[in-house]
Amino acid sequence: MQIRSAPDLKDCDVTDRDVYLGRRRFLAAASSLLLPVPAMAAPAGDAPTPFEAVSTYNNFYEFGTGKDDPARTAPDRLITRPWSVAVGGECARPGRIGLEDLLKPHRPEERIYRLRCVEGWSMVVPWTGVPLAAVLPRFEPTSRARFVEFTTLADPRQMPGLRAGVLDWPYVEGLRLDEAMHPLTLLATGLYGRDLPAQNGAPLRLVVPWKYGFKSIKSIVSIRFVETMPTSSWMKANPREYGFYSNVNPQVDHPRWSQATERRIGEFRRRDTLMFNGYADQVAGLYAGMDLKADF
Ligand SMILES: Nc1nc2c(c(=O)[nH]1)N[C@H]1C(S)=C(S)[C@@H](COP(=O)(O)O)O[C@H]1N2
Ligand SMILES: [Mo]
Repeated sequence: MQIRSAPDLKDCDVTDRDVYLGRRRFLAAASSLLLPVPAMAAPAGDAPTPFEAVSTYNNFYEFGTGKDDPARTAPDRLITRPWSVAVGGECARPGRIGLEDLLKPHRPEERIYRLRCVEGWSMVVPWTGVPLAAVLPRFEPTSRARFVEFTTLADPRQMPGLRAGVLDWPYVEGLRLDEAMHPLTLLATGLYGRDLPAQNGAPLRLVVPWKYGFKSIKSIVSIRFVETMPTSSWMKANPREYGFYSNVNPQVDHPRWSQATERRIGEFRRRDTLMFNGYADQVAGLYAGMDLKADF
């Protein structure tokens, strides 16, 4: 799938030197790898955030709550091979599937997406992965399946952050089935043309670019088709602050801060946050008739 260049991506945006150099490095690396160049070239004006920043400024609370904790601890601790995912719930073909078998039938795709954290910062990340919409039908969800629930590994021997009670582990997230089947929803296995760094959720994580970053759950070990709306870890921790949908929406503030603007990592001035993170033309239809202030 081609990423359409959205009207919000302005060529006049100033690209700072690090970002520019990061992009040059990316293009150089990509030309020697599998990445299809046309998809990369599409979002002119939104330069990819340098690999160095994408892989050292992280939220992965299982490895600590400091932005640099995951990069410092996850690579040495997280065991990503062998890896398997338990698929279950409302489907005709449940079972545990090895990562290789999960990915084998699919051609990896390159997607450059904006990532907007609920905390008010953002990045542009060149992911590699497979559309979740290609993977899910293989398990033959039943007509009762209306949501998909995802769970992250929770192993205290590998994840020092589990000792802290920040969240009720394991980390759980969920999507409505139609959101999960949307062509933008990606099961990512890599970024910048390499395997996913541990700190970014190796070996398999979700990327839902029109939702706040916390919906993009990392290091997935379980996928379940369910009839009722899953309770995500963040909803459980603070239902007043975190809803199930968590679509990026500059008009719905977090109870403790505005969501109208964001700081793009590598930039100095804040920029306006876009409705559905700039993907409104592609995803707004999923929420037709919903009150986005009530169902946030
Ligand atoms: N399992 C798990 N997944 C997670 C998180 C986490 O703490 N644990 N943090 C989320 C948040 S808040 C964000 S913004 C993104 C960050 O992804 P990145 O570190 O690859 O940029 O991962 C999301 N996925
Ligand atoms: Mo986030």
